[in-house]
Amino acid sequence: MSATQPLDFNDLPDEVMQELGEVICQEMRSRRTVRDFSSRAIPERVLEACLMAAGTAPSGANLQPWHFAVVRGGEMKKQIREAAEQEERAFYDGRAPDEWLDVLSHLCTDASKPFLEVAPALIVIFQKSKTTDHRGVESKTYYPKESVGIATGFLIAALHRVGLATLTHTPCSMKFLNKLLGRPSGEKPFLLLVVGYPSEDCKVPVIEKKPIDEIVSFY
Ligand code: IYR
Repeated sequence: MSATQPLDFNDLPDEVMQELGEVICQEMRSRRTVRDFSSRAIPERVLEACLMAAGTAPSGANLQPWHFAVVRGGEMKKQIREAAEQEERAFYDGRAPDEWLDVLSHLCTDASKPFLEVAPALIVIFQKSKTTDHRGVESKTYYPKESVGIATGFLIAALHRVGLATLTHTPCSMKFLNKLLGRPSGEKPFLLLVVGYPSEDCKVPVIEKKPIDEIVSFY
């Protein structure tokens, strides 16, 4: 039997819940994926606090199958940019089917990824197939993709909440990240998150989010 403790639960009045729900919706709606970053530095410790928030995410058997590699050094960012652009050129010049390129076109993306060098931090999120639990016992992980997806969502929300811009970048094949960052083969790159401040004249595409009746059904 494992130890238990009383739940610390914040039981709020209905009106407060309603108000908070609307505030959170507005806050999350104001997050936009940014592709034009400034090189302005991020205050020390802010990234760490957001990463700790990500690390509180629920996970299969609480095995926390994630690793966050934070890249701030110019040389490593340059190497990541070069390798990512090589993958992206292959993607845009043939690997991507027309159907995919069609749905992407409104975002005006291409193989050039200067933000990988300009932005002050890149966070590479790895999904672990094995991990060591709190007793030091190695175990296979369960639902690692779901778990890492949730932790990444926590991280993106936290970074937005503290006033940082992010870009969820997924070079088509991210295997080069294991080699560059010296991560073991049991760790699979899940996402490359670019973090920083938008450039002063940053523009974003006009997009729509689906209304609630298109994304939810109540039974
Ligand atoms: N990885 C490429 C292509 C790309 C794919 C999707 I799906 C996007 O939402 C955006 C881009 C790139 O980063 O350009």
